[in-house]
Amino acid sequence: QQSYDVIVAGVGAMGSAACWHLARRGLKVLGLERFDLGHAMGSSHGLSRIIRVAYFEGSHYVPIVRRAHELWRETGELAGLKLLHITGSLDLAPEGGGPVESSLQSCLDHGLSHEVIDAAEAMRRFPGFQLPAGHLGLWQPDGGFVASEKAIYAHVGLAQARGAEIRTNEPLIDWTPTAQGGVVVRTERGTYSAGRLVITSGGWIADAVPALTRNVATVKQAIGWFSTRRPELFREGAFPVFILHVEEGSFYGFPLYEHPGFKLGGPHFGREPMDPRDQDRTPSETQVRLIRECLARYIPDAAGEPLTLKGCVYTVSPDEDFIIDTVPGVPQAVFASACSGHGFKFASAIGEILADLSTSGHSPFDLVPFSLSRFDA
Ligand code: PYC
Repeated sequence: QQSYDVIVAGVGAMGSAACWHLARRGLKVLGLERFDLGHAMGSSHGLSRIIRVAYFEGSHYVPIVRRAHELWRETGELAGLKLLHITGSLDLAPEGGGPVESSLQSCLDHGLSHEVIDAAEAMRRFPGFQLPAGHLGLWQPDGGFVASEKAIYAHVGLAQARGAEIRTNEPLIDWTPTAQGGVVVRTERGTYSAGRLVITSGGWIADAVPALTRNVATVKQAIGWFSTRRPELFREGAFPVFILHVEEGSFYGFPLYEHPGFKLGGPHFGREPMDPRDQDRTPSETQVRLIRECLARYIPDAAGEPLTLKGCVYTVSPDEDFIIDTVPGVPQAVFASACSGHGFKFASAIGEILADLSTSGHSPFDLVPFSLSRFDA
């Protein structure tokens, strides 16, 4: 039986980062992935994920996303890949509706540069938008996007260069704590032992951490790329990443990047339950209709033919905050999941946090808001 310092179960966004941060500390690391690297069955495919520093979900995320920024930059430089694209971010919502005011609060709490602009000013700066008159925009210049599959490849490449072993197409069967304080992990292809276990298996996490079963749900999310009539309005440098909250739902988009179409995802809070074991990732007709209606009404120059449509998995917690903790009763096993559709941007920092937790049991960040025990009350 091969033996490691740490086994990482799930080599997606968070797991690949954990492999890198553990390997860079000189630990002997095994990363196990049920599919192939950069696969399209989980939560990280589709070229890009938004990184916002102004954070309507809560000010407590800001210190972690700032660290994530630093690490995306560093990882990109070390790997020779451009991972972080700074475009500025716009939260667009009706005045008094919540998201703009909450993002503004996070800027004030953390001294982030920002501007609150009205719909007319947002359309003057970014003529691709047709916004309802009562909307406000919260502009934050440090937002942008992370090249998502490239980020996984970068973390894995760096981890391998430090000796990490990455095994793909090797689903986990189960794992057990040992009397000596380690773990034994069984997969469809082998049995391995380690001193520590990091579980980052996304939509499959409740299989590995049954204590999560009551507190995570998996839902399907749709993303699409659409022909644009006026690509010059949407090119990188001319258009920001954004979240648009409108009566049809909350939708998010990107400037053009590596695909000729304009990328829009959503509805972000739409709940279409799915079982990740079901291989079908086709977005539902309702999702596609809502995305197309959003484009036609609010971003009409990008409302052309759907060139590519994809579905991905959100693993959501009851309060939509992350869950990052040790497995109850098993201090040698830590996990991160239920990032509830807004986790990718943090992956570089969460990888570091998981490495900290599994080596020292501590993190410099306040993880209380992400504890599993918050659901016990
Ligand atoms: O994290 O910015 C985000 C996001 C928007 C929609 C889905 N995720």
